[in-house]
Amino acid sequence: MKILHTADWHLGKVFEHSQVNFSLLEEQRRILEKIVKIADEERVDVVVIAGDIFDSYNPPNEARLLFNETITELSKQGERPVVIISGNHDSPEGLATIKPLTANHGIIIHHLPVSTEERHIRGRNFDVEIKGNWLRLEKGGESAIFFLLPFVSETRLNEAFIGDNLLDKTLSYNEKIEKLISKEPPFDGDTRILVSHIFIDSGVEAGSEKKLILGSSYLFESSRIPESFDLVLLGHLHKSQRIGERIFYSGSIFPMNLAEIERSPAKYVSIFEPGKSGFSYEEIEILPGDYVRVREFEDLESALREIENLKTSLVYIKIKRPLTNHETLVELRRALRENLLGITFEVPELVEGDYFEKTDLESLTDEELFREFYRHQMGKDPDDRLVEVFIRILNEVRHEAH
Ligand SMILES: [Mn+2]
Repeated sequence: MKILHTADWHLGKVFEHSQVNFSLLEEQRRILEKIVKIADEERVDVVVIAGDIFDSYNPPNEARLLFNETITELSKQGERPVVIISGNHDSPEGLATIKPLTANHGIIIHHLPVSTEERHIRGRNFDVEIKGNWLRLEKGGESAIFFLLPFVSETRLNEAFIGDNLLDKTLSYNEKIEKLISKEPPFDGDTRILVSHIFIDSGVEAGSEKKLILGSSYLFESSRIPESFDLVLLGHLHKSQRIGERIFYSGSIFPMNLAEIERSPAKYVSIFEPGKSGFSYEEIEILPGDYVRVREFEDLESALREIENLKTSLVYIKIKRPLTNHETLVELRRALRENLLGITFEVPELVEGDYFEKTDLESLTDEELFREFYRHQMGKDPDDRLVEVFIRILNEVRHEAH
């Protein structure tokens, strides 16, 4: 049985912090077409999409349409099961709205930490049985069972267990997740696979994930994953990686900001084939590492001089000076409309005699520091309400980080 693993599509994403507002949708469309082609050519039996389908709770209609078209093609009109969980960027209920249309075609969507769904889908050449968070797939004489755990916030975990004595609300996030995934399966299978959207403790970030969960310590200890799982297929971290023997992040399908271009420029899907003695797997490139170029220039004028060369690929431009000439920037952006993913300028050096150089920062309180920072950046005093909100959020984040 061949399993294709992908995650973190972030459909509808606009490339981050770039002054340009470059929509990634057309890039995403090209990559998803590639994934469909790989699934067909490799004769994949089941596709697993481990969360963050969309970039926001309320994705643009073009992104929804692209998702619907892609899963329809991946499922080959009901011949190939597609298993989907929601990520921290997805609206769980939003994703679930298409379930009535998809379920009987073998496109299975899981969005709840504890599901009570029961369903039996008899496809033309496969058989799927769903009991709660467990799914059993049988195809061509082979079987695999999956435990499907979407991203779950503390709030949702707590809500899910009111009225259920199995879980104690006072348990930690780690203990709750461990309890959930340690449930005994209601059926047998040749292979047991955990699918989730979760931040594993020894995982390496690519650059845009952490702020998605700022103020929370949703770090799950990999040692808590039961030995009974042969494979763990995850979403959330955007850098494709293997942790230990059996834990895999497919990574995202496109870099989301400059840090991700620099740390994790190449993108992959993986195809797993569980067998009698463990599993084999293959990574297939869906985006070459040099697809997006980062180019550095002394000034805007020297970038303009290379315009023909820059037009040949997607490019992120770094200018080693502060932005002074807006007209040249407009000209450059117009010339590179199709190619410019982002542009950044050097931030001006602090002027001599600056407050921050003269003062012992250690001796200031949070509030004094924030007021000074604001004055420095904005050239005026912050109003008291803003200071109050900032301090409150700072304290919440500090509190939750422990
Ligand atoms: Mn993500």
